[in-house]
Amino acid sequence: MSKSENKGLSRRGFMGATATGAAFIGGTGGRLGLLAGGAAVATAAGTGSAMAQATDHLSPVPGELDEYYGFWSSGQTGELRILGFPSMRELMRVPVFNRCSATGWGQTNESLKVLTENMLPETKEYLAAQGKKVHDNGDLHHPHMSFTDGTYDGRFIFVNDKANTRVARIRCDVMKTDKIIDIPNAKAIHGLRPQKFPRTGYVFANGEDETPMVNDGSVLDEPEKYVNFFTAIDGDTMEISWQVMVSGNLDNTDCDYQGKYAFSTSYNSEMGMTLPEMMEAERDHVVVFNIAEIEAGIAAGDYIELNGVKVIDGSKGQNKKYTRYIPVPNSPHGINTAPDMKHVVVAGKLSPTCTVLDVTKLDALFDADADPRSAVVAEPELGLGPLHTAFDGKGFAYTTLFLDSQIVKWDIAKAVEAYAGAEVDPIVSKVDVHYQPGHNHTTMGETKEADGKWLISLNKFSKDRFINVGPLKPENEQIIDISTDNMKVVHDGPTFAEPHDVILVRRDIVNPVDVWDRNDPMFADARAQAEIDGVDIDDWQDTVIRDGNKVRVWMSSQAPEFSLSSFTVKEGDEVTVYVTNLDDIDDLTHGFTLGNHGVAMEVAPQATASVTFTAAKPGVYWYYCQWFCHALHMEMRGRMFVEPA
Ligand code: RUQ
Ligand code: CUA
Repeated sequence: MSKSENKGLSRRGFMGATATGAAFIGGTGGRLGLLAGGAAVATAAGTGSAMAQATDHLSPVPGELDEYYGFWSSGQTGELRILGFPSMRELMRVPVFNRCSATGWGQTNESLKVLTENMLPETKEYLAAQGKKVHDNGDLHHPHMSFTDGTYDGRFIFVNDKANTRVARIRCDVMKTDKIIDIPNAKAIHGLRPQKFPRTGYVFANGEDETPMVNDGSVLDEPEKYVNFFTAIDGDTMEISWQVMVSGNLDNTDCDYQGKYAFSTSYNSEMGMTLPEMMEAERDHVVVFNIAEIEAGIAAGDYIELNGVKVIDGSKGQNKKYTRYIPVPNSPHGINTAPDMKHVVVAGKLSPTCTVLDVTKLDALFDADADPRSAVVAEPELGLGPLHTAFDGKGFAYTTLFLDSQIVKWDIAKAVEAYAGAEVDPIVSKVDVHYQPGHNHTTMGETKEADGKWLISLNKFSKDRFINVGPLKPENEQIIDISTDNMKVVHDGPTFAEPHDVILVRRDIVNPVDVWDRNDPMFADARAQAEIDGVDIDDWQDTVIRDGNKVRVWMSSQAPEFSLSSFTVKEGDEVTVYVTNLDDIDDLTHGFTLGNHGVAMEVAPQATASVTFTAAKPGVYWYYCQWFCHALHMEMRGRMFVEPA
């Protein structure tokens, strides 16, 4: 089949056409049909039940599509996971801070560029001292999509790395990470949120661990020399816009729907280093950041420059309008802005209460003589261990109770009335979850388009819930129907480390492509090198270029063949293999795995990918396509011959 003939066919059509039309397959047509058709599954129709809303899609009929995309963080696994929701079918894993054996993330030149191009020089230095080019791990807690006018806009997903103080961005058109930046000065980026209005805009990132301002090994036990940073990143360029120096560790963060304020919980106002020191004060605080004042301060030159970043002093003692510190009960954790665009719920963690702020009262909070608690409008007692809150857009809030292993549904307006002295109980109902929930999330719940259909509870422990898999247990996720007052758990399923946080996005908002654009910036470097080498990578290509001891191997792939069935290099050569997948139909990904060299990469339709390695030992090495692409997938292979030096 020529390169142009397969245009416009779906993979299924392609496989079918191959089965009937291609003589070289011979007698394997029947097998091909099986491969292409998804094994003719038994399609038991779902039976509807008399639940509050139909739950058929929790065990969906094959082929039925989900209503929502779920973008899951994976905690210490360091990747982003995409699930169909509410069916909970895992659809994709997007490597970010981790290494990926399947796709070659952390190994291909394209991914190494993303992983290293915005690395601070100091990071490069200490990685080099350990014989490394990139971090092998990451701790990805909080995925959030970019916003326009208070709702998701389908452009990007931003995520944090608590372990190595980074922020990354995933492009939603191709579902690949395109930027990873080191955050200077700060340590341990934890809370992260994109600006909701007018658009993202800024991405706010909390530094959780305080460090000595000059962290060169001369300061250990002088807490007054330790500082913490709040960072604003430009979500379009992924450059640091500014930082604010604050008092206390920053935990989680959110912002308003007006584009005026961001706010962070802070659990260690004492700036203590040990557990007793951190727990000393009865109250910690929420730090409120006044975005316009900070921008004005930067413009007026009221900053110091620290490692190339403009840093404003927003610590507790300063008398300027950059920050305010709202006292709240000890060790607050989650902070979530309600879709009513007015209320912000701060979870108490150690306190059985949540503190509710009213964003319309924040302007007054910045008056010189304002009561620091003047923006607090409610403090309902909800249960033990409140961690995070989700919303349904109908005036109700859903807070996880870590210690009680429950979700509590409560009425925000009633909580405000009760705080003002009325005899009303804001609690609507509670439901048991299994066990110890951390984050929870509702469909579209962190946007002004919250639809109140489903809630998911991400539980840290599964205990006895599943068959035993050894000392390390899975965690557990449960879906709760919130379409009526009585919350009902309708799905329960284990998951690997760690279902830390999630967003649930209506599927019409997310529109990924099926094949790569040949001019995508992801492989612009390969294209530039091809031009230098006089190679047309948009066409069938089998060129080997020697440049001293560097060898560049240019090949194409089209099912079921590589353009090169062998190439020869010399012992000690630094070899770069470029593979362009010329197949341009959906779902026809190839791969390049080179035996005994630890080399594997994904090459999706119309993509170019490259990998560089040393041909260290003479001999014959097979390479093969590791993505099952064709009935002759096993035959899609070739040899690298390494001649003795
Ligand atoms: S924080 S379990 Cu890393 Cu998301 Cu609250
Ligand atoms: Cu190409 Cu398998």
